[in-house]
Amino acid sequence: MTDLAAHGAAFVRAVAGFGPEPAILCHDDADGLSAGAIFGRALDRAGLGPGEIRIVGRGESAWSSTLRDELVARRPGDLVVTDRGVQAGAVLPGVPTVLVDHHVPHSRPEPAGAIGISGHAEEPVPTSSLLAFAYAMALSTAGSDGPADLAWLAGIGPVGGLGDRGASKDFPGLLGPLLETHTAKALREAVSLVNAPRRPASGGARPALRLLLKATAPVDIVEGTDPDAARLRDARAEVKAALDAPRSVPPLFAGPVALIRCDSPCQIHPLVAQSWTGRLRRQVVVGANAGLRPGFVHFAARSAAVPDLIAFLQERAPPLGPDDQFAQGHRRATGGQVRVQTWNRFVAGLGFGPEAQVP
Ligand SMILES: [Mn+2]
Repeated sequence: MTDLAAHGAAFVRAVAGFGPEPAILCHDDADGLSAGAIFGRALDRAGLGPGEIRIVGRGESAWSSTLRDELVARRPGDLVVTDRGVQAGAVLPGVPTVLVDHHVPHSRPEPAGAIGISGHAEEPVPTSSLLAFAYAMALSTAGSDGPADLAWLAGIGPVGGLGDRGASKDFPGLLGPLLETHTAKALREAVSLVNAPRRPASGGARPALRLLLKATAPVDIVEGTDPDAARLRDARAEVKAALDAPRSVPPLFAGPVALIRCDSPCQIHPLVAQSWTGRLRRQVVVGANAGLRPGFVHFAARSAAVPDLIAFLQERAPPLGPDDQFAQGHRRATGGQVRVQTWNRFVAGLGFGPEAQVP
């Protein structure tokens, strides 16, 4: 059972001692960006912001020393980190931090040095955007402006993760009215555009976040005429073109795993994996991209048949190095970013031949 009101109240308690302008760290996908935008707009209404919103994107971790050094220089008084997972250890030592997330956590029960608000154990699992919206709702009962104008932002996360049908099934109370007001097509289009700019090589989700912070409806993103909206459309066209090559390559098979390899500067491996699950219903489909980051293979696993892909991968994990991220995310949508040597050991262990290896 998903209890959004309890999460909203927990967040209100967590930020009760916060000073003005906490920094917000958010993931660069549709859910993370919409959560970041809701937190930015809601904290503003609560008289606490807006602080800086730092998008934590491709190949970055909220717990990396690089990001910590960057944050130390900016000296935020407090931190809200959303949609970037839950790990042990402080994001920024000495700085009060709330982690709002729905991924399967890497540390249990509570991360030291932070307050964790997570929906990962609930059914249906609330997205980060829904958890952020729960905070906006909790504020409104305390007498601030109502958050009805932010509800469409809350819908971006579930539509991004589950599609409009899945989202409606899991969260009918929110999605029902939203789809009547804005149409499923407008929400789907907005999600697809918001997800686009992080994928190209020269990408970065900043234009998408700027739009989410000022837009009043999905149509502002879909039919927007300003440079940011144009950038989203250009990025989506570039991604579409990059998907042509892996579409024409036959998958490799080993046991229960089907593998589609690509070498693209665009972050397309999740789309590649997802697109094959319709045809490969029994397999775990892995889309792997060796063209994103020198020395690394980024991969995504999706499956219509296996409900817990994190467990599936962990049972088949190769020895991991400190730079390897493996089997993070959601049970139904996971993957990793591993060094080439780790990748080659992983696919050899799965039973793939030399054609799966990355030189
Ligand atoms: Mn995310």
